[in-house]
Amino acid sequence: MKLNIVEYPDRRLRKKCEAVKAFDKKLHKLLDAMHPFMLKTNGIGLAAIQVEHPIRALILNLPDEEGEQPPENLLEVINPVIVEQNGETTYQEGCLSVPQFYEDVKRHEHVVINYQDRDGNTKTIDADGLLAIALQHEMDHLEGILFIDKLSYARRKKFEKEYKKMQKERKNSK
Ligand code: Y12
Ligand code: CO
Repeated sequence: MKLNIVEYPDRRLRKKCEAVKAFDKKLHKLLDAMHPFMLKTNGIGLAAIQVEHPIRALILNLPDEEGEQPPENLLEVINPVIVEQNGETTYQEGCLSVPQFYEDVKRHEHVVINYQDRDGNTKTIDADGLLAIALQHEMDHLEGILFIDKLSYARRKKFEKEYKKMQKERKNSK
């Protein structure tokens, strides 16, 4: 399955994603294609909406201490719901849909999430650290929210200016 990344300011990133109802071959094919696509583009997290599929599905493959992303660490998260959240942490985030831009974002330090796996089995993740941050970042995508929406007015303005410049440069170099 060929996947294409949707990049800001594409309005398709703003859609509220639909719940997954069928845990079928079509879903498995999409998840199977998302993983190599994410690794190839140096990502650690990817929501289906970022590759033109506005459904409530995301994957995460966080690096270990050696910086590797072992496939056994792959998490496929379908229809997630936050059931507990507390604390505060700040991390410099990036997003495959907002290339070449990283900014500090404040999030909950600890989250508990109920979700389904690719076969529809109900599971729970109790997360803190990078996993908690990445889950919140990816779950925001399901609501059409991007990490740049969480910046202060001044930082967002600076971002818009820099991003427009970067897009122009990329267009001219093609
Ligand atoms: C902490 C913070 C954010 C997340 C969400 C997942 N984000 C990513 O996986 C970001 C990936 C990313 C990859 C890039 O590299 C390429 O595109 C080749 C990148 O670099 C450029 O755009 C040039 C930017 C972001 C999880 C945890
Ligand atoms: Co993202």
